[in-house]
Amino acid sequence: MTSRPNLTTEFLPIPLPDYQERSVDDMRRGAQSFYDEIRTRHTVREFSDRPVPRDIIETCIRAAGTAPNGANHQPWHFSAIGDPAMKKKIRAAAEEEERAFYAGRASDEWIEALRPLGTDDSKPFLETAPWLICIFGERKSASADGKFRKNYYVPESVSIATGFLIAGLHRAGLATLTHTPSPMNFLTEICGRPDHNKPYILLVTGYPAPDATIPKHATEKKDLSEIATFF
Ligand code: IYR
Repeated sequence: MTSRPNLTTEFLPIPLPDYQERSVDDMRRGAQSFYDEIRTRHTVREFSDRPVPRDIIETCIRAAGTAPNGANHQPWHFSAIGDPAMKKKIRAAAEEEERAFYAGRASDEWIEALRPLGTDDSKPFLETAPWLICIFGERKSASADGKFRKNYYVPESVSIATGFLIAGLHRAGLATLTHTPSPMNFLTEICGRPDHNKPYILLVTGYPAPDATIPKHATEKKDLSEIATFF
């Protein structure tokens, strides 16, 4: 082994835990089965009010918390909202922003891009769905000694964690909507987060409504040849 003069005992690496090599066939099966499962995820805008046990949401958030991130500072916070009064407040604030958005804040080009989705300023799912998970990025976080330290790659880290969260919720059999009322700073105050927490996404989750529909447009996925280049 080459010597690593900068390493003190405190920072001594440990052997890679948990890694399990698979045969190439098994890798192929693993990749395929993940693709087969994740391709059945569809963003839903109509939710049932059926309750979902909190422990399922907790486990999915734990999974999100394992995401790769800047300097392992884990610069995120998940506010999971099941309280009807808080959901009502969030809906009112979000719809106020959406009314301004659809009535003129958005460019004509943007409104045109949204046409196939059929969205408007009404967001009843913010009250119907059993859980709203507000995902915050922390520009700085308190470390073990209580001192604040700057965080790095916050948007990237939060986005990757959100991907893990969405995949976990889907695996648990729940539908999701990545909702981004814009601007959504009102969430920092409603969730009682400090100013250095920036809301990135309001993830709505629960059972889909029995008659839930999706835009046909949303099922049109680019082919591998359009999204990837191999060298
Ligand atoms: N936040 C608005 C508009 C909206 C914007 C995009 I980009 C979408 O993919 C979907 C909606 C709304 O929720 O209606």
